[in-house]
Amino acid sequence: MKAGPIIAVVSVVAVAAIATIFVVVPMFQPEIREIELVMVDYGFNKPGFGPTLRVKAGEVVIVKLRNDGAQTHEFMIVPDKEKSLMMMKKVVNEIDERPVSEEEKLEIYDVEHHEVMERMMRMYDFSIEPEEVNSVPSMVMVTVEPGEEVSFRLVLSTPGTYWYVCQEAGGTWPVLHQEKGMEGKLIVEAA
Ligand SMILES: [Cu+2]
Repeated sequence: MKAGPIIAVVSVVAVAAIATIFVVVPMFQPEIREIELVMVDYGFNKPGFGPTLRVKAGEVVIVKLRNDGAQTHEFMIVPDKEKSLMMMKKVVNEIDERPVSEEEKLEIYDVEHHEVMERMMRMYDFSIEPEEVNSVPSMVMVTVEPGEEVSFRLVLSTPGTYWYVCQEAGGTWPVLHQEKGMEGKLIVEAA
């Protein structure tokens, strides 16, 4: 066999191998879906609104949050939005009776709100894994300051209907942003 045909065969094999690496390999990599939400005063994507999100149980998704509003907002997942709102209104009403300024009330609320939700969240089977550790202050709820962008991995393992809400109260005290319509449905479908 002459060198020419051998080189030709080797070339074809090499091209095929390279093509396999570039074409086939990426197909085996699971594609991670991205869910993007823009926070505004007071809603997700637009005031008084939150789009319905759908994920599969166990699916890893990347949630990207951008706060275009003038107030601090949060993305917090709750199984029952009415119950969690009731719990939080109780906290708000108790703080509201204190003889302190509205600014101080908001500061007290910021601490108590997070404590109550962290206790409640420990009862549920889901996880938020921070992708950018520095920009995710909490494992159970993500707070985003005005002009800030945060992204994190989210995995929900139990099928069901959940809600994502913002229970911040900056600019609306003693009304919560959730009461202004800052909430949306999060459906976790069986895998
Ligand atoms: Cu908010």
